[in-house]
Amino acid sequence: MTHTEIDALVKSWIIDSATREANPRVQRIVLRLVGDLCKAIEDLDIQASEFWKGLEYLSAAGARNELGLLAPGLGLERFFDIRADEAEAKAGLTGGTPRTIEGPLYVAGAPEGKGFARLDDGTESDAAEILFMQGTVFDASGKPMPGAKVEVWHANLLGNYSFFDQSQSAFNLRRTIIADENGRYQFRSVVPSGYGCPPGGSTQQLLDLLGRHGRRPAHIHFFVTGAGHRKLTTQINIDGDEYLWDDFAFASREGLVPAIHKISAKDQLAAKGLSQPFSSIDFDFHLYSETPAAPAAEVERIRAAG
Ligand code: MBD
Ligand code: FE
Repeated sequence: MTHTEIDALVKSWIIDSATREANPRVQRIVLRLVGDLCKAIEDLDIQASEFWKGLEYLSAAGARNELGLLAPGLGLERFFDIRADEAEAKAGLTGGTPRTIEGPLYVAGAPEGKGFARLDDGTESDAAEILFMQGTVFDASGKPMPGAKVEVWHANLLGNYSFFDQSQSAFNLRRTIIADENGRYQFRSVVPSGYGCPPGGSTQQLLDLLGRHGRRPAHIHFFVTGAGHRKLTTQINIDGDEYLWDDFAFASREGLVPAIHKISAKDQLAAKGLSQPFSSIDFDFHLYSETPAAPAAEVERIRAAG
């Protein structure tokens, strides 16, 4: 079949000629996607057995709740970031902290700290490197933002996230920090390890067929919000990780790899009440003003709540 013939056929299936109430946005998107799929079936001579394998694959991935992992693995979540960056640049928004993907592992409702929070529950203290991370949240005019909200979450030493990993305590390695009167935030935690897709899972199964790995460099996630400003969704990577620029989810970006310093001076340890060296990261967040000139920065999606 020609693509023109396919277009006519698919239109006859998707668009009912009788004028019924329809959602025109859904009509338009479904018409396009089914048409594009039929063209791929035609052009690549996709066999019926291959088609059903694909549907069965998606069903299994859905049943395992892995579609939110598959999307970044295929680059699709990164693609929405690229488009959001373009929209912001077009609206004149430049110079803020780069965004990068949310990923599938956020959990709403983490405990709140004022200016400071400790994220880890201490269970990995024997093996872990202690991390302090701190900085200032700045508004669009470059002024500190007291009261800005910094939501932070990251993996443990095994690369696992609490809630999804039921062996961890509730909200381990997850907190909300309200910036202090100077717009400052700080947290104490442990230096996380990188993440790997579940070995027996749907995402890794497809990655294997593509000849790809399913690893992420060690990273820390953030939502940063402040009155009158666009929500920032971002991450920082732990410098030196072997997967730093080889992330299966394509989330590593220039500007999101802060220096990590090893602190071992006695007076600095004493100031923290510590007897062992710790790592320290300084990182500021720069937000953009809310504006109708760019699409909303808040992405609507179903999120877990602890
Ligand atoms: C993660 O920790 C993550 O951040 C993403 C994007 C995908 C899988 C695991
Ligand atoms: Fe993550």
